[in-house]
Amino acid sequence: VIVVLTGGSGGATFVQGLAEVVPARELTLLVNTGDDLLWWGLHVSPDIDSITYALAGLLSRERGWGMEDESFRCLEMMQRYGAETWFQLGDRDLALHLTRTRMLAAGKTLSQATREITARLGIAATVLPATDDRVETIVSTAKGDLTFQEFFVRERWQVEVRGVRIEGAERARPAPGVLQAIAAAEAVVLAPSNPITSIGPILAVPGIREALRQTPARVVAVSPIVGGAAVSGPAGALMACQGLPVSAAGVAKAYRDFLNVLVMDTRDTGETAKVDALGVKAHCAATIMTSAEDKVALACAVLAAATTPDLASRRAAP
Ligand code: FO1
Repeated sequence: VIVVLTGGSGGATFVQGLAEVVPARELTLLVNTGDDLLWWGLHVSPDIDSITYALAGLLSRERGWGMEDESFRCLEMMQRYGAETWFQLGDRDLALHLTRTRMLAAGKTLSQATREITARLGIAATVLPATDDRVETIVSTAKGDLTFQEFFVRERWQVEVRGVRIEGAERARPAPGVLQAIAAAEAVVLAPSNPITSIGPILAVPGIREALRQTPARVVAVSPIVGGAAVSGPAGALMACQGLPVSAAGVAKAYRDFLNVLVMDTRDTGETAKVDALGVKAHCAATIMTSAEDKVALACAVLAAATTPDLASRRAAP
């Protein structure tokens, strides 16, 4: 089984490629829940939503979140009733949030709800929230403390970032199956997701980082930073505010205590020595995913990096 830590649109795009080359039953996705929010009384788990839709072939190609073939009629009426509408729930998408919220209200955990929902959609891969406990990413900004969606969607991340904290993380427990999946994995892959707000909340759950350090599986990450900037989204500013260089080497630094191989873009070849110096093997590949072919090619490059013997890094050496 290949275990993938993922969040955000970069993660969902990457998982689409991986699902083309790895049988779904052999994929376990550990998904960020720091972006979750209660909206119109509904429990929305954006990163679980995106992975679910990606695996079911329902993810909107145009937006990269929400569903294909979507309409926003409910949203129009919510606006008339005076509700906030900067966070948009589509009509078809609503069914997922209604179903999840109903299951949680009936006493199910987020992982149970996710298992039932993914099964209903015919998804054979295992989708696990990193934790069933509430963790919330809070971004400290020039406008005060914002939840992740306030920062990302409402403010379009155009506000100065001062810090990030993951509220509730210290009390959170890994969801059932998370630590076991990491320990028994053939390979662990960190998707090209934002290291601070997509992967960070997963690593902040006590026990998960330690499991990554301990697993006999090779741990491979894909850099979401190319040419000194994030491929999309606010990863650059968020890494900088945590004191990390905004570069492939900065990604290696964030993960160096458990990372064996960093798959980084061919245009960052000049940085491989810096990555190697951190004890992480650098492996260059085309990491920008524009077409379906790009996604599959990157998935193949990552699988190669996870299995090629000469990429065994210092950490994995006998
Ligand atoms: N992203 C937006 O930019 N605008 C939205 O209105 C929006 C709504 C939304 C609803 C459900 C959902 O699952 C995702 C949604 N997203 C929206 C995407 C979301 O902000 C991002 O996928 C992640 O939180 C980034 O990691």
